[in-house]
Amino acid sequence: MRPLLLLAALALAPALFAADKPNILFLFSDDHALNAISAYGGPLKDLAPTPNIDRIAKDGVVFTRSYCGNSICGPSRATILTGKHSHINGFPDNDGSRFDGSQTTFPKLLQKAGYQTSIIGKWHLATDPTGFDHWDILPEQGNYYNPDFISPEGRKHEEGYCTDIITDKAIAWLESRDKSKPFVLMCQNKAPHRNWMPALRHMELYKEVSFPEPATLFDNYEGRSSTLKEQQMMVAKNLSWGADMKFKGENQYPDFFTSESPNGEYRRMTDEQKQAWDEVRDPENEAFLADMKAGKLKPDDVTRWKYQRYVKDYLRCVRAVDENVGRVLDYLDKTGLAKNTLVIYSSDQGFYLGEHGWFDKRWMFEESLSMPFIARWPGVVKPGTRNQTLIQNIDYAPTFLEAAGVPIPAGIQGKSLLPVLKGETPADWRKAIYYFYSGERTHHVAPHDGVRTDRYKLMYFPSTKEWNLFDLEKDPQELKSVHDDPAYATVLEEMKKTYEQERRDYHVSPSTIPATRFNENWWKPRHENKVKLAKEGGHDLVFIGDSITQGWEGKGKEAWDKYYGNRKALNLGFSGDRTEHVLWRLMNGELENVDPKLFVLMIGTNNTGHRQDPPEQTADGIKLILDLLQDRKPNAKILLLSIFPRAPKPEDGLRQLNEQINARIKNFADGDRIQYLDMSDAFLDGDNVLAKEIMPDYLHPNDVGYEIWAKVMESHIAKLTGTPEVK
Ligand code: SGN
Ligand code: CA
Repeated sequence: MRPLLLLAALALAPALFAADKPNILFLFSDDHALNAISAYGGPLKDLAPTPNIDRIAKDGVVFTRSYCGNSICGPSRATILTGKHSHINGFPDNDGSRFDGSQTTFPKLLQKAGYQTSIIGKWHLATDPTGFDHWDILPEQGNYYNPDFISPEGRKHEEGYCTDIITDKAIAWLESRDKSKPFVLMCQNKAPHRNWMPALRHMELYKEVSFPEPATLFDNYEGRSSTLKEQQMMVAKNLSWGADMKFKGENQYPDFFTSESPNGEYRRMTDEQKQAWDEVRDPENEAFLADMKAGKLKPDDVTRWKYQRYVKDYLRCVRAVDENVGRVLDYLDKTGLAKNTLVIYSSDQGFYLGEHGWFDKRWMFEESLSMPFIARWPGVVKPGTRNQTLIQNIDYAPTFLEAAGVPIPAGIQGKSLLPVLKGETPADWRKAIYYFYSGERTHHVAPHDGVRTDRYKLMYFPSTKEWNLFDLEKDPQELKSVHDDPAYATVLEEMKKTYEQERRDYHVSPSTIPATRFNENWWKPRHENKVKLAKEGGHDLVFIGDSITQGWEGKGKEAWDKYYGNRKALNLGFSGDRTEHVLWRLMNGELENVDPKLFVLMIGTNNTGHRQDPPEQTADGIKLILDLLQDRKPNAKILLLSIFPRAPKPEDGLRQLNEQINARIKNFADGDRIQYLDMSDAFLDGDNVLAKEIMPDYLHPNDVGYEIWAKVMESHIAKLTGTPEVK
């Protein structure tokens, strides 16, 4: 090509590039029940339609078996970003989890591939967003009225209604973005999350409507796990006087309303907003209170009244979401972006609108397990279709990556939906989805996990060791577990097999679910101290492990100083740690500013000693640690050590367990970034007996042992860190 032509071609390249790759518009809301979207049908579709969300459905596809992996906010969002279940991405609950933004996410990969990336609205992942060119997010849960936003520039107070403001910001960003690049925009509402505060313009919407009550509004929780009765998310018992039901002043009926919090949103309003609110609300409240005073309402009537108030406020919030979806779609139409933009409407999980007597989510029952997922993509998705393929939020990241022509990294647990979107679900598509809820104080829903296939759902409740099995075809409302019905014995057996298989496939076991030891008072301070050291940075060599590694600070001090004193080394060994604790620590700050040449990893002997974990599970924990290190620190090498022999004699069961783990983990070496070093011979005599002179307690080396250990590793460490050997 002649130089001039080449230049011209290069100048055109970004424009061609942008047209080539689809834009991705991810319209997302918080707690949006499928029953509150008319495209899904459902009992409310005619009374409270969502015409704009339905526009996406009309031009695209509605997924009717779309599920989350963990029905709460942060976990679902972290899963969407990473394509990994929440126990793998390190955000398993809203109880103090912090998203480790150093891990690979789809926005980061799209950004690298030339996309402009933006997130506006609810984030709720505790740490600042990474991988976004633009972010403007609500702090934590955010507010409906006159919300604050945080961005790299700081915190800003905005006046108005949150759902409208988020859309204003989204459209403004679409206008101002670099139009030579394709974009991904995540536009994420707070609505219709609790406390369900409608916009002033919707205060009287549905005023004259009486919404049909779900058949299970007065569910008695019989025939299922005993834990159902412990939850605190009932319309009848757990809605508050102030924040939820929006009465002012003291709780006048503590038998029917909880008293925990006043309506903080009302306090945020301007005087004009308050006045407009009061004009509609005060008379409605007074009418109810007059009926109460006159003794006209029996307890069930009060529940019915609360249900109406709850569901109306909720659906009013949905109305604002729907109007704003319409505004964005109009913008895409007007600018011609519609034809090359994949538009998704989704929500972090489903929600109960009185089914089983509940509000909130968390349970693996259908209403909260489900996520709305409606997609439109001109030329790819056939308009007006419905799809029953089992999909899950782990699938979104790989879908976006494939849509953008970006390779999908190996660690991603979901599958790209591209063939499914084209209406060509592969014959070997998954037959079941896996669900995991770790339990939280809020609403007292017991931990449980399980699997769902086309027809059946199996749930397990570890606190009571109960199994529940539902035949969704015969019992779509999930009112009776058939786990003990002999007619279902074979189904139960099959489902248990599926459950075990899914847990293996998704790495679910005590060794792989990140865990703290906050109940032991030394552990947290040591962790905090290590985080501090990590933040200081400048480490070339990092040791990770348990007491054997921690012992470099004790019996091994002399050897440490001799061999590593000049090597900028960091000791991340914690006495008594198992693989799951290491996973938690590495996701929670101990790697934050650490960028070493080499990690030395030895962990697992406590998985063996404390619980006698099956060797494959301990090995799996070690595998996840290696994956994590490789993902977070792509420039570092890893020296993976065999777990030290324990107990005097080779016949000892625990010794053998460690050997079985070692037989597995040596295969994790890739001859490049991960090198395996077998340490056994250093401590054993010819008959494989462990020398008391080196390991007096048959578990931990003494000073002689540490010197031996260091010596055996030395040539490897020297080579892998590029430093001269210490003699
Ligand atoms: C708040 C709500 C809960 C809700 C959680 C989690 N209480 O704590 O009802 O379950 O959020 O929601 S509130 O009184 O503060 O509204 S999530 O969407 O973030 O998972
Ligand atoms: Ca939510």
